[in-house]
Amino acid sequence: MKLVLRWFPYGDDSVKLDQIRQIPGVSGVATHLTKIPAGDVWTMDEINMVKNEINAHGLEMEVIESLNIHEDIKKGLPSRDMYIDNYIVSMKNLAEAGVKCICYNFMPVMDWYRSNLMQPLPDGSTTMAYNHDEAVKLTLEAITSSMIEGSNDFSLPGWEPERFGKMAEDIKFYQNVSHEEFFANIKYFLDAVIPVAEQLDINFAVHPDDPPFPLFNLPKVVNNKESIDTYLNLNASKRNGLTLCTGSLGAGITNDVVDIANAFASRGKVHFVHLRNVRHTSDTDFYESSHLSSCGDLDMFAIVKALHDNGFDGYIRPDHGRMIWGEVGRPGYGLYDRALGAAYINGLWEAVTKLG
Ligand code: DNO
Repeated sequence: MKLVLRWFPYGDDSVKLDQIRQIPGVSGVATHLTKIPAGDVWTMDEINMVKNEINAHGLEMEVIESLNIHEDIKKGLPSRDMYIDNYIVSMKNLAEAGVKCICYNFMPVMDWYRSNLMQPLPDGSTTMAYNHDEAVKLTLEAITSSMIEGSNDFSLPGWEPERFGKMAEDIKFYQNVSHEEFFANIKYFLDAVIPVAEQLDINFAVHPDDPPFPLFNLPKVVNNKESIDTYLNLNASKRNGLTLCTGSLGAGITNDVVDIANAFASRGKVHFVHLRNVRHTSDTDFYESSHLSSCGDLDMFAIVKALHDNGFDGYIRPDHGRMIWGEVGRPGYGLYDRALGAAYINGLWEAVTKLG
């Protein structure tokens, strides 16, 4: 297992590489060329510029989160072939730069969403939270403005401004796309890129839908054990794997995340893990608690043990943290609580390893 932290390049992160390097056990960062719009090629020059900066701080760049998929691929439009060709060029360039794992998602129109990016907790920290009844009443404009306004002036992953203009039209488009058609579009994409991933020796790790409930009637594809299984069976290669995001899956009250970890790690299909905890306040509502098992609803020890016992040898990162100690930064991606999360993961990993 290799422990990494998410980091955003181009000076767009309150957390510095020097600080990340001082977190015990962290070997590298998961990053994303946020400057390049989905669908465009990640050139060797751009990749190397970011990689050199990371390496110069004694850290590795082996995980990309995310290499985003152009909406035309998700929609299955004729232009998808051009965007898939570009995607493959980016994959080849990343492999040449030493990248071993690519995280991505197939969520239509919008990536993750929270109805509150700064909910106060009784201990004085703030965290991200989700209230489904509130969320379904909101207009698209209200949703996008709340994500922009709550972002503390940092770009939010998956909420890149270039997406906003087309969101309304895209939501309309998907109202006429059947589940079968959407899955056929996924398969078309996977059948094009997975053979290339095999040649390049890189793993592909799909991120679950977050939250796992539909908004604007958009298709949800990866939100429980059955849908993960369906998704991974679309292309049987080991390279076609999962980002086990415990918080996204844990938000589904009926999901047993330990069972999911066991089921897919035992098939060698878990390539990347986002470890965080959630506390439900109702069947659909939750807030992101600190990483500790006792602070949320997930048994983090059992999840880590399931990964270990099934021979997991991919990447783990502490996922969203709360904002503590007065820190101001990108919601979910401050330094302090994620560093506490990293220390906790190190402890859990050492314990499960020594237990054998
Ligand atoms: C949010 C993240 C997501 C994730 C993408 C992966 O904080 O978990 O934006 O990186 O869905 O493609």
